[in-house]
Amino acid sequence: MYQWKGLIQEFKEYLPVSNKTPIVTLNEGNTPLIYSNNLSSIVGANIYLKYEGLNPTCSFKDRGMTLAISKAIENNSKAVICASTGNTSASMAAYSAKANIKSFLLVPDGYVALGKLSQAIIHGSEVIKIKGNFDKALELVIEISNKYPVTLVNSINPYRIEGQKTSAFEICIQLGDAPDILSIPVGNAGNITAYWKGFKEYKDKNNIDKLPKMFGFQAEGAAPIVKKQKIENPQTIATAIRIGNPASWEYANKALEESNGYINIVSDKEILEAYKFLAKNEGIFCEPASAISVAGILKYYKNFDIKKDFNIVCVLTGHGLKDPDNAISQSSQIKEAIEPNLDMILERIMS
Ligand code: AN7
Repeated sequence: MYQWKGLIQEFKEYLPVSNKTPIVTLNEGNTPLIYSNNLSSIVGANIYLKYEGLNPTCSFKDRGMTLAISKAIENNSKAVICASTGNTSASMAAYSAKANIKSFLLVPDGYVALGKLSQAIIHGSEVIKIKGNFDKALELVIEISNKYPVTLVNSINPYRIEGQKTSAFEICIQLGDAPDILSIPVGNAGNITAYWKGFKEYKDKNNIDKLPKMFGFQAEGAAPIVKKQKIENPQTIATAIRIGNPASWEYANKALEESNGYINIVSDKEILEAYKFLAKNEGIFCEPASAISVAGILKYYKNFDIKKDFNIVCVLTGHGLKDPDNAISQSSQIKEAIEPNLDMILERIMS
């Protein structure tokens, strides 16, 4: 019998683990790569969606967290801390619960999607809301982890990047090759850094001669890398990527430069259009921040010489159920309840 036992077990020859590393896993990874008929015919190439919302806590963060928490335990850490726009905290909370260690989290008050906050709370993380944004929260947890015996599990922790790079391996295995373009949302820029590292390492160890061009997209009101300056007060409906001073800024620039890639902005309106398009036409419910990888391709593909046989992979980083408020506010109003009367129901159906 074969069972997927999580990405550390599957990819351990690529990861900084030994036989002594206690593996803390929720069997993350092994997410599907879904072909999109509609997007492929619009763009005129093969478009695939890497649906990272199907990880155990419903975002890509679980890839980095399984390794960060396993290494924290190996190093006798008793507590972990992070700043988060939501998904990192949900993942930290779940993996700390599994490892039976304490976890603390700083979040920007009022800007964390409901599903993410509920995950952090139910898994028993100590949630500290601050009257400030993610960038401020990150500064504070860096300071705290430097002064006190608590392990930082934001993506500055190198094990996070190591775990997250495994998604690039899976894409190469699923396609039988590296894609031509990898499109990805950019917030704190850890994930674009991780994928680029992953593609390069996979190419070196396997018979692959291609590397993808890395395409990153930022929300218009939170686009420090595109605008080449810190954003003091970042704003976007995609709260996951409401970040004005990304920790992995330099690495993102390196990935863009080395891969001959591309980065640009997408408006909130365009993000929401792609979000609804995926839900209505592809049966895929992702969160708004994730939809930017599709929105960016739809907005800019005409600027590139896209060939029919190109494989383009858009990373859908988190599940739509994370953010039910946005889904409901985007839909036409649900009408008042009516009596359970056949005629009245038929009238509603026919109207
Ligand atoms: C769904 O959880 O920063 O560029 O604190 O939740 O690696 O930061 C989340 C980021 C994309 C951006 N999509 O990835 C956090 C956090 C979703 C996300 C990103 C995030 P990075």
